[in-house]
Amino acid sequence: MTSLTCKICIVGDFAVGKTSTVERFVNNHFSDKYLTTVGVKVDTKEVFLEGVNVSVKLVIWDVAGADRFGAKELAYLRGAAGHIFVIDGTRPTTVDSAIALRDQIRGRYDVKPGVLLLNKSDLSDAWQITDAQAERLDGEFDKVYTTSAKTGGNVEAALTYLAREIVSAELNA
Ligand code: G3D
Ligand code: MG
Repeated sequence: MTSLTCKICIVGDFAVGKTSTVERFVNNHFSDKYLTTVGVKVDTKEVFLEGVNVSVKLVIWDVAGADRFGAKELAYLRGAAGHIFVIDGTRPTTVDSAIALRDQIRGRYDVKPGVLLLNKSDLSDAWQITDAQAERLDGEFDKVYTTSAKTGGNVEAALTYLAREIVSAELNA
């Protein structure tokens, strides 16, 4: 069995559900009582990838939200092997934020595997992302998942997808 440790960064606008997604993935838990993340929060989770027989320790950096990174936030992203971009499906402006953040990262670092989460899928009455928009985002990001940190829907699937992409990129590098 191969073991790897990889840094990944979760980014997106304020209140899209970054911290909730990490909490769901790492502790399988959701709380309505998060404080807005100050600066950066780091969690780890070990994932075993069947088939390739690789154990990967994901070190997840939850970088405080904004629609643009400042110098400090951009520096936190150094050394990331992959990125999770998060959109709040009930707030279309957060789509533009995710694209702007991705472009900022691309302007500074090598392109790494990434996954886009259309989060808050449980709020179906308030959902604002049309199928056409989701399809367009499919072309902008490697892979798009509709997720809910609240119910847990697709969170594990999305992060496992990213872990597999990272492992294949790192082992073939
Ligand atoms: P952030 O880390 O991106 O800033 P948070 O976002 O994880 O702090 O979440 C912001 C708010 O959205 C929180 O609510 C949180 O409970 C809620 N939230 C996150 N993910 C989901 C989801 O999938 N579904 C629903 N319904 N809510 C979600 P509050 O009320 O504390 O602001
Ligand atoms: Mg947060």
